[in-house]
Amino acid sequence: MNIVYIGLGANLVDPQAQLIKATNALSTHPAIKSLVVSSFYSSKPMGPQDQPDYVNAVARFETALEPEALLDQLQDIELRQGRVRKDERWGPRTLDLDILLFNNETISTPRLTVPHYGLCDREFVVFPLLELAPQLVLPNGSTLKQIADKLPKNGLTTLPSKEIKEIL
Ligand code: ROI
Repeated sequence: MNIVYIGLGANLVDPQAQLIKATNALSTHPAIKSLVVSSFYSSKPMGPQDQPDYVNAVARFETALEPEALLDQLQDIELRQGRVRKDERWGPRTLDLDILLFNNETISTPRLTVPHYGLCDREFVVFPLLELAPQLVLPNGSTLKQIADKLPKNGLTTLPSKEIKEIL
């Protein structure tokens, strides 16, 4: 089994509900086992500022799927939740599912870069990941804790789980 961490993000059409729906899609997927999801976080947009705040989380699971087959499955979930790929770089989205880590592997193909290129400088990835895996060591040998200690939170806040449960 492969151990995978993915990032979840949304800032359109009820972002918290999008993340809950995506979490349900992952937890019922036949190729995905032992799913654990971090708290949900509210984050300021990285990139253009004229877009709503994001809701972000990180999930860990086990799968026998190879990296690109997993990517296909994640993109399928994005599309089913109304994701429209626009030309605009770093624009708003209903759901983004990014493979952050795949075992301890470094992957570079036209479709996939793992670890995710933005992992270390995105507070909305590093802190939810730290919540799930406080002892994590990246493929390049740095510890997640070292990265988190140097990274500003930029307004990142944990959403109360009461608020999350209300939409379930
Ligand atoms: N900004 C935040 N805060 N969260 C995201 O998930 C996110 N995703 C993106 C860009 C547009 C880079 N900005 C983001 O793809």
